[in-house]
Amino acid sequence: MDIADLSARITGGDRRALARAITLIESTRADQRGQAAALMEALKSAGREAIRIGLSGTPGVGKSTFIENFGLMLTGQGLRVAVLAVDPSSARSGGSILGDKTRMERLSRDARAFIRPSPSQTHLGGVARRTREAVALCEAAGFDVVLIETVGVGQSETVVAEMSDLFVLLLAPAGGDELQGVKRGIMEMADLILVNKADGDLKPAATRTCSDYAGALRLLRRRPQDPEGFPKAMTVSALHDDGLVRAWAEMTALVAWRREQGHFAARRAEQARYWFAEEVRHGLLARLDTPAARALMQDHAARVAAGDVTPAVAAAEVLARIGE
Ligand SMILES: Nc1nc2c(ncn2[C@@H]2O[C@H](COP(=O)(O)OP(=O)(O)O)[C@@H](O)[C@H]2O)c(=O)[nH]1
Ligand SMILES: [Mg+2]
Repeated sequence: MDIADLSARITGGDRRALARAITLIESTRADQRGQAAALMEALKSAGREAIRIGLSGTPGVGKSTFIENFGLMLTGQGLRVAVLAVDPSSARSGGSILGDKTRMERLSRDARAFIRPSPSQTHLGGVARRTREAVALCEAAGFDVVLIETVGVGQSETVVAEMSDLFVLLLAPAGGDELQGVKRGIMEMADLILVNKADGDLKPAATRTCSDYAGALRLLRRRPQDPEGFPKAMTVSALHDDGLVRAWAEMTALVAWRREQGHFAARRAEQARYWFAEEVRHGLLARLDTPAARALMQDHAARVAAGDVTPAVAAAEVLARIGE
């Protein structure tokens, strides 16, 4: 594959080239990993910057509906929108959270939109690393907004937050008068909480839920990357396209402030460090995952079990050997 040519096509806005590049970065073949790394390096200097928005919410809360209508609102303003997903369940189910393209039918046909389902890999870490590169590819391809969707299970919010400039939490109106079981850690990551389905019979509950969350947000420790009034909770109706313009206005205002104050660039630099360390960690683990390394492990494990050598000494020997 001609990496320079592929790189030029991507920055030229060729969508098929972008799709091919994403397939390339998702590959686990060693030779293709090398090409993927060269491609990412080549695109680094494209000098384009999208607004990367992480979007999380439990199944059924309205993520697909939101992405469709929010995405159409953005493309309607002339913006180019890419949608990616980090789906920790895709490995198990073989499906993907973007699989329900029926709810994004109009957006997927929009010439200014690009929708890509989650890569199918067995580990969240693998999915996350590749999605992070896909985000960078979309950015190099000139997309103005990259939406990264995830379902609220396990560690997926954390990894999505590590590749986003903004983290948006979508919630449903609560039935009773208690807050939904949103973990404190997730609340602390949110820049914007959107209580969806604020329409019809659900509107009063949505309004109540929203003020509950606004109260909860005020109790959190103030973050240096927030201007007055953030993080913020507001109601929307993704289905009826209500509040989406306002939500976008809040997002752009927050991004503008963070850019001005240097928080935007600082966060990206911090994220680059994080993904560098992740790659190193993954690379080390991958060295254990070869036939020779597995045999070495088995051999040393047997010697440890027999009491011939201590675990620490055996581990040091293995580490020295796989580091060669
Ligand atoms: N009333 C109402 N229903 C909504 C809204 N947004 C989504 N829904 C409905 O909630 C269900 C789940 O929506 P979906 O977008 O598939 O949720 P996802 O699983 O988070 O992607 C669907 O039946 C939607 O029509 C909304 O703003 N108001
Ligand atoms: Mg969905």
